[in-house]
Amino acid sequence: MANHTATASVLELIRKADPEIGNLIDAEAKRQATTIELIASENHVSGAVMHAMGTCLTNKYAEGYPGARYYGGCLHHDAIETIARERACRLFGATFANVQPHSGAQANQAMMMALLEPGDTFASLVLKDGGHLSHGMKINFSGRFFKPVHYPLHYDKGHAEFERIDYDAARKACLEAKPKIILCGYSAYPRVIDFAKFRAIADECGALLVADIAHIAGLVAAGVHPSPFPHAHVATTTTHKTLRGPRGGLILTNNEDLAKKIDKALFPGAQGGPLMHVIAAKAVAFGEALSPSFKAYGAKVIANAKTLAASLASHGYRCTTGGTDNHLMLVDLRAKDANLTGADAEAWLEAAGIVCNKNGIPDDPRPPRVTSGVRLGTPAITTRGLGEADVKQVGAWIDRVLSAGLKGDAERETAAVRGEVAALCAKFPLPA
Ligand code: DSN
Repeated sequence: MANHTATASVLELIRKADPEIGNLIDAEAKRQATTIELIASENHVSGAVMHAMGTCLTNKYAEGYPGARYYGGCLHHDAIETIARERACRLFGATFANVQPHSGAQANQAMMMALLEPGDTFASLVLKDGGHLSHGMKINFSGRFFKPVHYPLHYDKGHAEFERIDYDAARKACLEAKPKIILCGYSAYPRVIDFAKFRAIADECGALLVADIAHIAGLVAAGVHPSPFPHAHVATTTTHKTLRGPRGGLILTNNEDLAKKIDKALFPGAQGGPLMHVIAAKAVAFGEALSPSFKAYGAKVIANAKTLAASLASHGYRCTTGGTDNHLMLVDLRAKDANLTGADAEAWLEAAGIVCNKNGIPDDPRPPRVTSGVRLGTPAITTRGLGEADVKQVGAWIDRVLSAGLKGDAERETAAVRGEVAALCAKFPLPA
């Protein structure tokens, strides 16, 4: 396989030791190489990021922080973690970075443990409107141990801001509930977030503002989405979405007192030993994101998303809010056909080599395993190098597959599109 050539020798080694797992990894590499990845939270990392994770750093316990570990032998780990922190701070204009969260959800867990007491109230957008599990879902730690109040979108179809955040209603809800934290930043929201407006609300009701920039971190780093700083007191994020790093989390702040609380809440509060091989890969990814080419990448991600949204609109689909400002769009499939569900669309598209996820749209009458929408994102296809014409083609394929599915003719059409998708993918190898 052309992509990840260094992986080929590693793969041989794994196969020799464990053919069952080696073959499955190989099959997955082939799946990724031959399909179009439209899951908005996924990306294709560089070979350097990939291989930093497969190193001897995984052998080491480094509980604690640089210069203050609970194990000997951490000399190089201290240096790596310090570089990762410094690069993260430079990337986001922050003074303190904790690079140890194993995931975005654990970054949020540590953030809440640092800033809230059990039972305290925080404000957020509910999951069904585009929020995240860790923003107060009932069975998640955030909903079990803390008290979420949810601020709304504009739900009135006639409103110019339909399906966008209703900042006036958010202000009212926060003034009433007096949350300790206001959480902004979402998993399925296609528009720019007005951090300054949220900070004004936070100041008015005496709350801290936390921005969960998991989805948009790469766009912020590239300077193509407004930064949460200086408005947010704390920002949490994942490192593997638009930021194109390894799977993991990150917490940032400009406040030294908050930074100390966050460090303690993360370790020993929420986690034990840090994943030092992943932290090294984070450092490599942050270095890549600091390069001028990453700015161009961020701009292309958004341009491709706008092109895809326009292409789908031209085929009769409706993107919520009427389009996108960022890397993702939520497609309301009912505009095409009242019977079309997210579950069917996801399955038919996957058979055609186009991978995405069903997603509820605001006010969705269908349950989460069915949904009336799909969420599509352009971070991964932009990494591969797809441009405007290719993205329009992807829009046309999506329509071809879904239209055939609606006619009960998905199989023949998906097989034809699958071949065309594979041919396009061959022109855009994954990063080496
Ligand atoms: N599961 C992630 C997503 O797909 O957006 C959020 O953590």
